[in-house]
Amino acid sequence: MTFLYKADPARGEQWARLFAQKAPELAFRVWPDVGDPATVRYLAAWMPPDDPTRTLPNLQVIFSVGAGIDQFDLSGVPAHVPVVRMIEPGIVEGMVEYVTQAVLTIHRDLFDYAGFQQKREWREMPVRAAASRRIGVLGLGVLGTAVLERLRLFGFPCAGWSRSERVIDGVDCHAGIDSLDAFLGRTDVLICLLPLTDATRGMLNARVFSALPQGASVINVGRGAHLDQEDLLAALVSGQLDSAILDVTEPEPLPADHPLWTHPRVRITPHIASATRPESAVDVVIENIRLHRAGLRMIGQVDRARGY
Ligand code: NDP
Ligand code: OXD
Repeated sequence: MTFLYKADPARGEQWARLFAQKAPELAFRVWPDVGDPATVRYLAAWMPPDDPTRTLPNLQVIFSVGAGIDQFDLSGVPAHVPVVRMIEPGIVEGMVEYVTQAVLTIHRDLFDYAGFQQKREWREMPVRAAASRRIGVLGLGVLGTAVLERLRLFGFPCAGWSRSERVIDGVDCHAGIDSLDAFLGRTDVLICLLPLTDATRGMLNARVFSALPQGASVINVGRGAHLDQEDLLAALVSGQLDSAILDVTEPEPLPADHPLWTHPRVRITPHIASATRPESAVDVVIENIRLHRAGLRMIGQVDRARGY
């Protein structure tokens, strides 16, 4: 029985070493060294091969090596092959760190200080209390919840928005499209941690920006396609938005001449907010194989109808 890994080969070597220790009964292979395709039961991939069950006829489970699965073309994956996204402590820790630094960058005026430094200007901005900076997170799943739980410790008033009702201690939770404007109206720093689906594509657009208080900021750590980049530029020019921190763009990377690269109120990182950590991810994948063999639902099993 083979476990096939199809993503970054250097990480694949780390997965291979961990599988050899923790699940030696499985033959572990790194794409394109598939061996006999008929023996492959489990696939972990960032991008599965086209038509995966034709290439791997006895495939039983597809694991995403990332938290999102929007990059998968699920149309060719038969319903009997479950798709599992990555939920593991390393990815959560990384995201909490990244979003915390992004919020503090905005909160402590580091865009302004970067401008002053360029001009060799020693100039102070008034320090604003955390209690006066309202944070709002789109998406109250594994990552959005963990981010809010950390941010509220700084004293920021915290709110979140999701599809279904959620309850998170100390967080003002909103659910559904009818509550979106109320959520946006009280949000000074908007953080996107939604999955990319037909319902959320292009969601960070002029309409949403106009519902935020003037001078709000946006942090996009979901997917590039959540954001209408033209609308963002227009909102920065008009002053409706103050600044944006983007870990994801559309496309990735942005073309070299894209105006977002050089905008003084935009910071871009190359989709590094968080990444799966092999040491913790392999434990979760092995546990999921055990659950699958026992006929149980796996951790992070995707609801294909919902798209996440
Ligand atoms: P989850 O599936 O745990 O959470 C998704 C949340 O979004 C849920 O609260 C869900 O609502 C909400 N949601 C989904 N669709 C809608 C909608 N139409 N309207 C309102 N709310 C909606 O995902 P994670 O927290 O694990 O991950 C979120 C995303 O973060 C990933 O899909 C990925 O795109 C991105 N990511 C980015 C990384 C990076 O490095 N930049 C790294 C890892 C992830 P409900 O609670 O009702 O289901
Ligand atoms: C993920 C990502 O989805 O890396 O995990 O973006």
